[in-house]
Amino acid sequence: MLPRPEQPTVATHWGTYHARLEGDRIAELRPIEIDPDPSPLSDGMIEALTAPARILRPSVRASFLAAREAGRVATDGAGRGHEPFVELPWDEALDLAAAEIARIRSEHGNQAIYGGSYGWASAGRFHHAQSQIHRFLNAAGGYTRSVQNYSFAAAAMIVPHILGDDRGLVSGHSTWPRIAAHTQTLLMLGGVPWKNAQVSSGGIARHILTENLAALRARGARLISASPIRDDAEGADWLPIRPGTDTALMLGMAHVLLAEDLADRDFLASHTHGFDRLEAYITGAADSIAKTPDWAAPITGVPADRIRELARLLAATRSFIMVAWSLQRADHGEQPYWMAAALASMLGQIGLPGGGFGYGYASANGIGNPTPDLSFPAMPQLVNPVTDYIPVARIADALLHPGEPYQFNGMDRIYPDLKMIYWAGGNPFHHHQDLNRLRRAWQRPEAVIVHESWWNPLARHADIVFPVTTVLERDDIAFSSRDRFVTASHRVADPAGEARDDYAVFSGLAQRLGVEDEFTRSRSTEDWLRHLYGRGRQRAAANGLDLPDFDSFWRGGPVVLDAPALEDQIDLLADFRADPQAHALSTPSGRIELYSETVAGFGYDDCPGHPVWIAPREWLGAAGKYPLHLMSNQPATRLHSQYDLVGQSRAAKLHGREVLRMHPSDAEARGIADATVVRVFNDRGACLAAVRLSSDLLPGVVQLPTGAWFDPEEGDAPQPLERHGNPNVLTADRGTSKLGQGPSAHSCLVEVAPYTQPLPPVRAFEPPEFISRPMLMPMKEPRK
Ligand SMILES: Nc1nc2c(c(=O)[nH]1)N[C@H]1C(S)=C(S)[C@@H](COP(=O)(O)OP(=O)(O)OC[C@H]3O[C@@H](n4cnc5c(=O)[nH]c(N)nc54)[C@H](O)[C@@H]3O)O[C@H]1N2
Ligand SMILES: Nc1nc2c(c(=O)[nH]1)N[C@H]1C(S)=C(S)[C@@H](COP(=O)(O)OP(=O)(O)OC[C@H]3O[C@@H](n4cnc5c(=O)[nH]c(N)nc54)[C@H](O)[C@@H]3O)O[C@H]1N2
Ligand SMILES: [Mo]
Repeated sequence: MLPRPEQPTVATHWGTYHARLEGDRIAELRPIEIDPDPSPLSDGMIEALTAPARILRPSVRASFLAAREAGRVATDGAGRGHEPFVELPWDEALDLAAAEIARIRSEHGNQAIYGGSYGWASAGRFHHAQSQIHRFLNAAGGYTRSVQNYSFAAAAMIVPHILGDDRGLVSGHSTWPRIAAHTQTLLMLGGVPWKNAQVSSGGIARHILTENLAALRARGARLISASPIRDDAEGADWLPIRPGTDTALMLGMAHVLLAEDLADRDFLASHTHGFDRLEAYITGAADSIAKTPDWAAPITGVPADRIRELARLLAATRSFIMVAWSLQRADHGEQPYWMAAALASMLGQIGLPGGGFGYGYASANGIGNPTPDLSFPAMPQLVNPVTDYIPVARIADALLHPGEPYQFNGMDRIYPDLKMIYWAGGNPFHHHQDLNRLRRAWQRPEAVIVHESWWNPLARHADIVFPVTTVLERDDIAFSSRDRFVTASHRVADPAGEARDDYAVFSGLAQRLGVEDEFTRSRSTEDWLRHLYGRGRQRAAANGLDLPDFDSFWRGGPVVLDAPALEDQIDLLADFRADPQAHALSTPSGRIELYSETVAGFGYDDCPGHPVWIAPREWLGAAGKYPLHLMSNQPATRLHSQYDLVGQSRAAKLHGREVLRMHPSDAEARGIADATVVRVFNDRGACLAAVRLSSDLLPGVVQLPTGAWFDPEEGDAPQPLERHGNPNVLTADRGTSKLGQGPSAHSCLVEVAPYTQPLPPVRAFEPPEFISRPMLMPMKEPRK
């Protein structure tokens, strides 16, 4: 084991902290000094180490164990999430899991194992759960993987059709300091919520949003936030807009640019492709509907005059359009992304300092952060012999419809027949939509294996659960390409119960499956850390960056690298602007595609060849039985479902339930008082939540953030009442379009009513029931 230094450091997705120990016990996590705007999300991490919901020993679902011990392979999948567990010694649990993997492989082939295992896990390059599980499953013969993510799946598919690659979405953004120095008008679709910029996958040394907004304000820049929620951008002018209607807003602005001859015709001619097609749509020449501000006003709820003023302002000043990732996590989420690129093209400022557009600026800390040129290795994943995959958010479709066809970005594809699910480092019972449907789909596979640290809803819905260490209980190295630091993350607590590292669990299975050497390369954790650091240090040296040797690195604090000078930082597509031939884009035309023959060629009615307004399937313009638009946005008090059981997250609850924000006028119309518990419902499900009245919301919009641990009432009801306030029992499980197939959580209508019955207790943070082995029931016939 590596030595623990005098002043240990811990790296998380929400920041880097000094750990203070009292004797051998971790007592406090204190943000590192160089972080100007640290996040309090570390509160509770210490308490969570020993919380009652901590998983202490390997555990197996009772009827699953009974069946396997009786030599039967049938599985009562309906028992998942309902049955008690039996705790087993490590060796027996590993034997059982290895035998199950071997059986599935030989009976159905490796493609029957779903190892997509999406999720954020913890910061750290080595104990990176995704790298670990994929390396293990690859060593064991492969698995069906997932592509894309829940964050920006629709964008990841459409942006390359527009720009040729994912510049402006994943990397290559105009940097924040260049925007802060040059932008005069900043239009933020979806705001720039501080709550979201608290986190960044992989870790953070410095939180940069606040300082950049302050610099913009100090220069007198105009900040305008178009959003259904005022506090998405503190201190900006609020342009309240109905959710899911930004494409109509931008079309209305585009019409003004054309009607008042404000569009940059030269830029459109030299740098874009197919504007004539889009123009005919905007003017109405193509479909007899002119997309005027008067057309857009009733759709968006934004007065026509404000749309006109906004278009003129963006044309008259150095202007920048920021688009939050939230806009595309919605029905037809491809469209606002395409239309923003089109509007910015019409404004003609793309590639100029402080001009143009970009996606996701506050959707994570570090988007637009000027960073040195360095990427740091994670554990290599080996090669997957199985080529099949699913779009990540189509998991329930795949489980419910094996062998059935679906469309994806121009491809005819078939859903695989998945017999085993193996998950480590994510929580589908947090992240997926329509959880009642997911629960039905989740009954299908023959086996579900999960690595978790807490008895969260994922662990409860597993057959075999392996308890794993948390970031505080293991040594690691953290680095993020969105920041400029490398740090050790030191082990500051002993593992709770019998918890092991993911690496140790996979090593144990690899040994049983005869692939130990492929998986471990005979390296201990320390060997791997030295190896990965050594390779990272070599890469750094090749880019002229000097990192200390491993032992000094391990003893010292975070290594902070220099930022490039302001004049060396990027403006998105500046090179292309300067010379569109020499720096042609990778699109078919080499230009920004405002009409795409490729996309048009797919023949999709839900994503035609240029950006269009298509009314979402659920929105305020077509609200009937369910008249309120539910914003299940990211929570301010936690990262997704992580650490919901402690700290700030727990403290912010009311009556032990998640808080739903509602406009006073909507509450009054329903006889709902502040701080009371309500039932939120639609045809997909129902949950309880505690109401807070707030005039920071557009009337008609209610806000219930994600992340309250799914807590369905006991029993077999297809739509049990969820007691804790998890909005994903309400959201729709629909692809954004046949092109993107991304999750569309933000298109969701609900109704809210006072809850007058006795309040059921919230049981989300209790461990499940355990029984001992001799009490194992003889298995019933599998339920149909
Ligand atoms: N309604 C609605 N739903 C949404 C969204 C929305 O806007 N609205 N947003 C979506 C988005 S953008 C995302 S990214 C997803 C997020 O969904 P997830 O990333 O799946 O959510 P997390 O709660 O971060 O899940 C991480 C899990 O990994 C566990 N974990 C942490 N570290 C480790 C480790 O080292 N090893 C192992 N084995 N486990 C570990 C944690 O305990 C936790 O249970 O949610 C999506 N869902
Ligand atoms: N504290 C915290 N921060 C997080 C996360 C977390 O769980 N907790 N998760 C992280 C992850 S994985 C991701 S992907 C990012 C997600 O980043 P985003 O996708 O940007 O986050 P959201 O909170 O879903 O949405 C941001 C705001 O957009 C507004 N909005 C929603 N729909 C619309 C619309 O149709 N039009 C307009 N104009 N505005 C709209 C909502 O009011 C919302 O508050 O956040 C990251 N940051
Ligand atoms: Mo995300």
